[in-house]
Amino acid sequence: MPETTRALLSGQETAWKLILEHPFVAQTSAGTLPVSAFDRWLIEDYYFVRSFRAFLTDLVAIAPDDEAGEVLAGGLAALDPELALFEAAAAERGLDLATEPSLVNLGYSSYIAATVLADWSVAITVLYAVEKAYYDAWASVRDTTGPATQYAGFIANWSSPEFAAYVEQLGGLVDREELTPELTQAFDRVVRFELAFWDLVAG
Ligand code: MP5
Repeated sequence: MPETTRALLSGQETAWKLILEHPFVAQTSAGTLPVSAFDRWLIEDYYFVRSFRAFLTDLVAIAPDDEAGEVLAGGLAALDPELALFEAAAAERGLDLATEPSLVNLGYSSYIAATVLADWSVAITVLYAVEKAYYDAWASVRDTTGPATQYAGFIANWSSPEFAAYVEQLGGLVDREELTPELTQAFDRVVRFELAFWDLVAG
């Protein structure tokens, strides 16, 4: 069903625009993001990525075939250098990564983890939505920011050609699935959580 991702995205056009225009994203692009907002994001997102890694590990175990398993294994491997990026930045900034996460973050991470127990089609849709939301946001930052920004490592992490290819491959896996109300609901939930997450760290 090559139209599945297209239908999911076109059903969320307004909210997607809100993600791309979010003050956190816009201020990162403009170089005006308050240090405290970046620090808050770093701590919250570190927790998110750690629990996301556990989700991805569980998802690899239920991958329906080798093609899907290989795509997910590639995504999983990329999380080690990504977490190292967070740890180096936190050490530099004197931040405690063990800080208790917000309820929005706990809710988002727990929702994602629970989808593996639901079924493959929902979980792969969630994975695609999470990664696509970050790719689009950080690619928009990349397109408007000079290379000298202090956030270059993070921008590159989610806007590189390799990451773009990964998101495309995930889209390909979602497009093997038929669009169901469950997939539409899961996609909608991720979009709402993404917006709440940006609100949380920007505010
Ligand atoms: C991602 C993220 C991307 N790190 N944080 C949020 C709130 N949404 C999406 O996931 P990953 O695993 O870092 O590529």
